[in-house]
Amino acid sequence: MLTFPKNFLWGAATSAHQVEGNNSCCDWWRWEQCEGHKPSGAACRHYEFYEQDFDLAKELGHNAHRLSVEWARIEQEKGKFSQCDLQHYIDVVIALKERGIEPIVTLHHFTNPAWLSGFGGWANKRAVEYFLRYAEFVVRALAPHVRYWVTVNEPTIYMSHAFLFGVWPPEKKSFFKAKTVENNLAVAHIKTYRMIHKTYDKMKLPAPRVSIAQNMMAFVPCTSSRKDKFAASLRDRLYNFGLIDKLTRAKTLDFIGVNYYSRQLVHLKKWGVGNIIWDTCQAGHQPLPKNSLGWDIYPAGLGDILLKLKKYGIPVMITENGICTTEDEERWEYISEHLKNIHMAISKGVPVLGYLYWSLMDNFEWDKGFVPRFGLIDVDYKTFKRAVRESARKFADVCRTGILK
Ligand code: IFM
Repeated sequence: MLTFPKNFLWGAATSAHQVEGNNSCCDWWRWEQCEGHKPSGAACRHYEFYEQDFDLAKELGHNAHRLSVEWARIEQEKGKFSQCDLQHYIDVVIALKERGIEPIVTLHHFTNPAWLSGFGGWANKRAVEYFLRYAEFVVRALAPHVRYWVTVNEPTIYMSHAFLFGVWPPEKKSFFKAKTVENNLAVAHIKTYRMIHKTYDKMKLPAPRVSIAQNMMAFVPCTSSRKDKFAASLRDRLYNFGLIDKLTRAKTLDFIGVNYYSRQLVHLKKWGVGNIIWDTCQAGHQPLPKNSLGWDIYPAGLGDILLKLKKYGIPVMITENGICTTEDEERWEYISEHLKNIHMAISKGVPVLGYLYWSLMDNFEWDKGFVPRFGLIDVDYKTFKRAVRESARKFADVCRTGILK
């Protein structure tokens, strides 16, 4: 029996574009209309059904929920801010509070207003100033109801998929652009962090807690060779901790948001810059169970990462962790094994604030469409009916009691 700390935050996460539906003014929506791409359409119609969805979250014992505000709704046209859409998000966070659920609000979760693309998106440093202006508009209105903020979701994933591998809009494949985007996102975080704190000060509100949600991966050497060990530790330092180091140096993380899913088995064909960065084991060594997207399931990796985060002396929040699967028993197995690792880290002195499962409900998994099923709640995309999964009920027992049996 494992007991978690009192006041632990238990819940799930979502993002606007993936659940709300008809998010037609953002760059992703435009991109989805191209041939061969998967459209998000009505998604889960969460924009309309958020109250029922939060009723379910409450029934499931959640006391926290992470959501994102959609920039493309708030500022459909450059410089024109929508009070009506802002009011929607005020209503959303109030709906959570009324149910005793702590809102954790993300300001940027992969999507941008379509108009930003005209400026080169995040590759243009003006994006920082536009983002800050939007963020301030939102923060001023939501501050009385919100304590936890995530400025940018998975900056490294966004930068690499959109500007390096070119598989997400705007499909750029440029190392230099990617580096610029990475830097612009870091600056955007730093400025937004300071703006949020200043706003709370001016409004005489209790201090907010602000972070990013950093995608972290377990990099495991495939063999005990110097090559594999060196590359695994370098990737760990650069991919997992590079940005965290930078933002902690700037004193702009009140907690560290961790999105953890999987492992990469590092195996170098030969010494070489490209090999050090990219090579993985192709021989099926150290096989592990996989989710339906083929990602290795490796709960111990989360424990290792949490232990490494201890040195920062900042609280940590698991802002995402989840599995896509059609076998719901695997979901509970996944959750409970990750919780065991979190508990181990807590027992070794890592201050973990909470655990947010990805995701509350099945949703639009970006370029993969609606096939991957990550939800605690099943969504029928024809009728939009929700059905609570057995794994959600098992997780609910932990959320209600703080005990993993
Ligand atoms: O669906 C995504 C989410 O938007 C960001 N983190 C990873 C999830 C699963 O791929």
